[in-house]
Amino acid sequence: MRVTSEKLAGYERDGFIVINDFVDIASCDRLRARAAELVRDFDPSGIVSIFSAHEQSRLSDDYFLTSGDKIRFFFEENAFLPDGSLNHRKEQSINKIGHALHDLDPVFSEFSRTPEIVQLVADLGIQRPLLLQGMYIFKQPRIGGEVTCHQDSTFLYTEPTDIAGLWFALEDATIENSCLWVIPGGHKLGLKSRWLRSTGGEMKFEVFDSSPWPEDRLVPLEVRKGSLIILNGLLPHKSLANRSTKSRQAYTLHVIGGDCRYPETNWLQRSPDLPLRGFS
Ligand SMILES: O=C(O)CCC(=O)C(=O)O
Repeated sequence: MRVTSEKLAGYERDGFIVINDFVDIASCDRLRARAAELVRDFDPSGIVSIFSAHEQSRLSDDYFLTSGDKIRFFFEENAFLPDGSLNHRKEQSINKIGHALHDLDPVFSEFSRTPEIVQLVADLGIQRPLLLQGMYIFKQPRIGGEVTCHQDSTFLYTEPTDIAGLWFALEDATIENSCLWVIPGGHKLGLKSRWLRSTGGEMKFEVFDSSPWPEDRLVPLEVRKGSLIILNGLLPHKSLANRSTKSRQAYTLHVIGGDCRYPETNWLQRSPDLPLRGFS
């Protein structure tokens, strides 16, 4: 499957592309089953203590900031009772798994390197692609948290900006179960901020433009299972909290151009043992 020139023109104009039925249903179900297996085998006891410990914020920040080359599990904010214990079953408490699923898990690695994805990324014009981040998002029923409006390049910054987020719907995504919302053309607003490690070691935002997002321009992208949404790294997007009884699972893969500068001040870093890889 090639991306049509019409769709590429839409990507340039709007900053996103929707391709229905990019993934067959069996492959969606294989990824869902694999994610369920990973969660089944995950022992949350140590991690729950990180989230409920006295130094909660520092420890959970470290757990996140060192996850760029690991498979780690992150909880929904509303998954905990005031005493720090889980309020729901483990399977219904995980917000996402990240951030090197695409390299460390054989099922996700194979999926992330299918010929269709290789072709798609070539069609997008990303040269010497590197697969930077692979993440599984559960958007749990009732407690799935809001993702506020942002640009992926704020967090995965490259010079020049050359990043695409591939968002695969593994279930139907509707307004009811909190589909993605995007600001068409918003990638032309420029990068509003960058999240980077300061010389003191802590993360902070460098703000280039503090004006609010024009959220009145947001449009919902309701898509069916198997659809792919491609997001330009500068496109503002968000998803609301999921208060419905249905989950809205998705797999996301972020691809960058291999010739870009990828600063050491970005949060997501790899150890020398697991350098970034492309499609081979
Ligand atoms: O899937 C979602 O709800 C939001 C994902 C997202 O915005 C992201 O990963 O950058």
